[in-house]
Amino acid sequence: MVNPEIAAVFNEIADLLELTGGDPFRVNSYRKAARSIEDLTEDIADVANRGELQNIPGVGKGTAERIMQYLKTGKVAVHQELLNSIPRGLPELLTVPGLGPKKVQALHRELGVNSMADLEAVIADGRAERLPGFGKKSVEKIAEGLAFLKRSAGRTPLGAALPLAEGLRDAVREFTGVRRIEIAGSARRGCETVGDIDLLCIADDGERVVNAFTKLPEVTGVRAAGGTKGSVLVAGPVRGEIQVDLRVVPEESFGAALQYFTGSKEHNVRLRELAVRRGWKLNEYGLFDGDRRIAGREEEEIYEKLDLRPIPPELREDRGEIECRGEIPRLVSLADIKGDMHVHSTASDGRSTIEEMAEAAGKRGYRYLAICDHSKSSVIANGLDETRLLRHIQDIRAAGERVKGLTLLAGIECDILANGSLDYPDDILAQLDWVIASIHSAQQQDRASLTRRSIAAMENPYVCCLGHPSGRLLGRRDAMDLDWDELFATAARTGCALEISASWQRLDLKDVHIRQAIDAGCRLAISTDAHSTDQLDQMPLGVQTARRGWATPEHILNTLPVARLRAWIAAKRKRRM
Ligand code: DGT
Ligand code: CA
Ligand code: CA
Ligand code: ZN
Repeated sequence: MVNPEIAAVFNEIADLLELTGGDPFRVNSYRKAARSIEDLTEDIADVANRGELQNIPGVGKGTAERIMQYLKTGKVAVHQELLNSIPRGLPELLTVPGLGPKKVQALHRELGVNSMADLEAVIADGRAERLPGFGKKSVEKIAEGLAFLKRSAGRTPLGAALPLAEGLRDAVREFTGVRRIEIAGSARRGCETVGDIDLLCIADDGERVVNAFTKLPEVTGVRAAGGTKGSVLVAGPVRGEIQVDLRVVPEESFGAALQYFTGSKEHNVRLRELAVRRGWKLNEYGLFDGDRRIAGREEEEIYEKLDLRPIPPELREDRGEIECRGEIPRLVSLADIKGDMHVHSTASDGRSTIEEMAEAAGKRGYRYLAICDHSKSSVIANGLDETRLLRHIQDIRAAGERVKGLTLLAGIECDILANGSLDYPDDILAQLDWVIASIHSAQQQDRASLTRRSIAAMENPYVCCLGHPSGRLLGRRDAMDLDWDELFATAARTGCALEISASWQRLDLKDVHIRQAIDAGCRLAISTDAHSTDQLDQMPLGVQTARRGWATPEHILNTLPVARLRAWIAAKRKRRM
């Protein structure tokens, strides 16, 4: 489907127009068209073939022509013209958090800033600060944004890297002579971002396999190609390129290589120490006593020989998994999850109806599903005012009657306002089965204010879960500045659950915070925040993140059967705080 590509082009046209000080009305109309194209459920080429482009909301005659241009030539003329009229490095500046089109324009016009390097220079020598409309505070924010970009540079969010890794794995599996293939590295450990993708396979003729690997259609560049290893670049799922390493090993070393290349480096160092202490040697070829290989074919053999139970890849970070030997708890797995506690519907900004979501949840084996649309202050997300919410609750209940085998919970994702109050009064919240409270505004407040807001929400008896508690967006926005100890203590005291958002852009709470929360006695709920049926499939990302935080089924609320879940909610509501 070309829909996402066309939407991206239109969004970039809007950015470029804004950069050049273009008419806000035009800017807006491009953004609107981009949004409706993203929301289309069918291929826009089919719509074009029927001559119905102008039936798409926000698409007029001119926009329809530009869509046709793209479909015929892969380009849009105005887009190309804009790109040609603007210095090459400028659009990139828009990706710096804290820097909008107006500021970029001023930096360019007044100080001749044309690139990231120019921007750094004018921040460093103090010229940016003296520009009208800038000032110390806003320049500090831009500098932080730049530092953030540098930190996250070159890493791809797990949820974007995994489909790519799986596609390449499946392609290599079909090559002649490949007998087994696995994903290794940080992707196997479920790290929130992935630097490069590591693949490992068994084959006799390594050179032939590596050669075929470098010729895959996805490959945009070849870094190395030999008899045992190939290293290529493929187009990144978000932007830029991502490196993919393929290693070919013989059968008797596969387990050792899988262990070694899964890592982490820190975990491997500890394992090697255990081997050395026994007078052995451990490397990617096997575990050796002198010249004799005593393990290597299967990964588990290595751990067993070192007197360890097999350690799940998610725990291999040298965070206590070696010390606790056989005592690793049974971590939560996808099969334990009985329902999704946070999904949207067309009532606010979702793309699927309540019933479509319910049906899709049923297909995934769930027993319950909480529909949690946006509350009234989330205006851009079409949040529900009280009147619409009350009708929406009835709609959810009516849909619940119709769907079989699945309990629908009437929920809400209620905004926590800047002053810490909630978006609805208690008598409205009381009519819902499940209330998530989330911060979507004023995320720049200081630590004390943000912490106070989160705590106030959890103290409301009707609030059962704090949504995406840190507010971070992977590679795009840092976490809010919160007092985590106090937040976890409050969650434990009030019995309010904390969300583990499985959304690929969030993974929030993150692994180390999940572990802290568990230690503090908190309950967690893994939810996808799905805005369409296919996004329900993000659940494994949340489960993997929970596993990295050492979560067992007992720590996760939505492993409970529905009756016990309801009892848990009732208890939270009655709790005295
Ligand atoms: P990434 O790619 O930055 O997301 O992280 P990883 O963990 O995938 O790291 P990568 O691709 O550099 O290497 C894959 C694994 O290979 C790594 O987790 C552990 C192992 N490895 C790589 N270099 C070394 C090393 O110098 N010493 C040890 N012990 N292991 C290494
Ligand atoms: Ca890697
Ligand atoms: Ca690598
Ligand atoms: Zn949300």
